[in-house]
Amino acid sequence: MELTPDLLKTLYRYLVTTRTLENRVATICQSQNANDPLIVGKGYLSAGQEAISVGAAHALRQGDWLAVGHRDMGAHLVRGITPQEIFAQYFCRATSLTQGRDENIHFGCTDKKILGFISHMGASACVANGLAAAMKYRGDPNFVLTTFGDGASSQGIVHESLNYAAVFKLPVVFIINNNGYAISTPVQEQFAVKNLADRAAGYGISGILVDGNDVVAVYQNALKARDHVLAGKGPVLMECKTMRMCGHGTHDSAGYVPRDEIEAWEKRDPLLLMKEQLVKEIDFTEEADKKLSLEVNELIEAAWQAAAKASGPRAEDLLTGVYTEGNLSDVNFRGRSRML
Ligand SMILES: Cc1ncc(C[n+]2csc(CCOP(=O)(O)OP(=O)(O)O)c2C)c(N)n1
Repeated sequence: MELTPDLLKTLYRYLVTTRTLENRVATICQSQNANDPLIVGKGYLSAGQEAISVGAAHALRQGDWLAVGHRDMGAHLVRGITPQEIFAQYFCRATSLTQGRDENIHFGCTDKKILGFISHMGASACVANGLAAAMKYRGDPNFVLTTFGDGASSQGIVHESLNYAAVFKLPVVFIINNNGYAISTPVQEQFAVKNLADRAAGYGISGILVDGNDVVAVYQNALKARDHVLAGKGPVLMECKTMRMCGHGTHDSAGYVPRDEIEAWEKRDPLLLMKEQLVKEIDFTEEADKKLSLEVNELIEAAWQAAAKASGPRAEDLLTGVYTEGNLSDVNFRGRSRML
């Protein structure tokens, strides 16, 4: 896919939108009234690693599926979830993707082919396999992209999923966003391999190591991985190295991360790298950047304020959209009709 100026600018716009939206989530969490909070839970942000979800989601085509992790805000935006829907989700509003039943990143959207987030780290890899097996069985020309962190990559279910996908040559691209820490545990205390992508050899599949702060590199490698899995050559394990430039959640100040480590990564901020590339390669100026920031800021401000005005879920709607529409007494449980 040609890297046109429009494509480069679009990728940058998604990076800026993701950062601005999540910064707003953070400031709401920090400044809200504890007795009447707008955001009931916490925020799990992707500061510093936005290039992974933005770049990878850009490689998806219409019928492809996304099995998300908890730092994939960029992918949601690329797939067309609106900032207002995201804020409604954070605020548990009836207008949210879960109609107010859940909060923060705990949602999916089948219309947009996004599998619901699974809180048990690594479990989405296994469900991604199920989706991919169905696609392969039906002969669909599509694949599943699933992402998880370095910590999740140590889960047994992830190893089993990679092995299973390898044996049955399932069309899945597994992306590890290696952001240096699993909550407060640094990578050197998590695994002994140099690169997590090296594990691919053990499963007999292709492994790719990518600079996770370079959105164009992520995008191009995800496209390559897509072609590979759709050619029936088996799954791909792609490791994107990056750094989580915030705490695990908005409740965590990340005091356990050495200052010099943060400073080194700040120089490689994905937004900064992409902006430098735009200035160098196409007609993009400081002025254009300021205009973009203003536009995105306005969009995000309008989105959270509109979401905040919406009402919460109603008790009488509790059973709608759960399991099945219609009269639950008609549902046949293992051959027997049961009244609930
Ligand atoms: C099976 C399981 N174990 C533990 C947890 C608690 N937990 C939530 S996030 C997290 C850290 C995940 O680290 P990583 O996979 O590296 O992702 P990151 O948060 O760095 O993006 C843990 C241990 C969980 N949700 N599921």
